[in-house]
Amino acid sequence: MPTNLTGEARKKWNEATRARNPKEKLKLLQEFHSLIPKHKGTDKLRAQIKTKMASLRRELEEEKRRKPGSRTSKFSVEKEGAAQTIILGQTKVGRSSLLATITNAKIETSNYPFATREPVPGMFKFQDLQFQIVEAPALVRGTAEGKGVGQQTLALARNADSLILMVDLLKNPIEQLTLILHELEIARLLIKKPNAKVEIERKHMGVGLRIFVVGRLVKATLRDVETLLKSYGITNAIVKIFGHATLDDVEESIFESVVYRPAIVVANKFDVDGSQENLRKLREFVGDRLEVVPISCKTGFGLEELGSQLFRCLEIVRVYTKEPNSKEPSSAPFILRRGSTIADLARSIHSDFYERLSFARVWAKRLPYSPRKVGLSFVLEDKDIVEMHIQ
Ligand SMILES: Nc1nc2c(ncn2[C@@H]2O[C@H](COP(=O)(O)OP(=O)(O)O)[C@@H](O)[C@H]2O)c(=O)[nH]1
Ligand SMILES: [Mg+2]
Repeated sequence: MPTNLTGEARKKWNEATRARNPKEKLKLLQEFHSLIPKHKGTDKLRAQIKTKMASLRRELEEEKRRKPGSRTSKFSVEKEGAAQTIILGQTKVGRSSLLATITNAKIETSNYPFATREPVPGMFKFQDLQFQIVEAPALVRGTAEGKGVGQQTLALARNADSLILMVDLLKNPIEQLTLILHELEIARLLIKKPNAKVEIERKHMGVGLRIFVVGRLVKATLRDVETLLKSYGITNAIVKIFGHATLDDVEESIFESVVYRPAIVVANKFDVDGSQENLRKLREFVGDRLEVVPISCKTGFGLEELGSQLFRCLEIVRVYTKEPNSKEPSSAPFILRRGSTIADLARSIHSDFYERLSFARVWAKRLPYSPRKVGLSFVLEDKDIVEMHIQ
């Protein structure tokens, strides 16, 4: 749905993006917010801007509070391993217990709520992979608007590769999941793969507008995209459009706030009587929107399945490279996105490698015979073994 913002509002937005500090940005966003007309087509935008303002307010508060030398609260955790997954959930659902059970992290579970105020990372070994799992501070209703330590929790989720939405099967799991989904929606964190992805990279003067459409524009022309961007004062940028994008998708991306993070639902405390019935209801509610994995941190039930489901939702593949003269492939795999090609693999090894690559040989179960000589565009799958030949 179009936002139908006035020229004045668009100009204000552009000013806000160029604010020099959080204080100025907050002021400009408040002005912008008051200029957004109230109708169905701007619901999301108004929520987004509110979230942004809340996060800026928080940042300013923190700045004021922070004494020299004091610890700053962490809005991100440095990534390690094949992927980073954030555990999101209300207090007492067993986030700390899960981290303690599946990772090497040394943590204490406690019996008072909101014990976890700082993100706690640990490494989870799954087959020959290591996933970094991070326990985020508990979600509460209103997190996205800044309640609790909320903004920090959602900032962590935004920065992660995937999410575990954790619920307690002893309480009403549908209510819990609804709360999590609601907060994610307000924070503009999508857990459903969008039809389109639009990237706008602002450039310096003189570059002009360069628009690349990798997918397709739906009910819009390149001209329309250009006009829209210019109405927001965006005249120098590289714009990439993937998938099937409408003009609304392009407009949303101007507000730089929508991100997609694959997620699974983890239903904990499956060891307790009565949890089966709650699991059934939860599954019925979720349908085929998300994978629901029942686990018990107490008995260890479901933890292997959790690894498989995490791996699947991340949409990654493992590729093992092999030297032309050696018999065995490397023991540590390269981690690539599903759909990656030999060219992508070569690039991830070294740019020089990519330029000098002449062909590759692939061993794979799905091929009628192995090895097979393949070119740069060959699509790799999980557990493929590749031997690269350079000129
Ligand atoms: N019965 C049962 N209790 C659990 C399980 N996992 C965690 N708990 C209990 O639930 C409470 C909250 O766990 P905790 O990990 O601190 O939750 P957090 O607040 O989400 O980090 C603790 O008393 C745990 O012992 C489980 O799988 N089964
Ligand atoms: Mg905890």
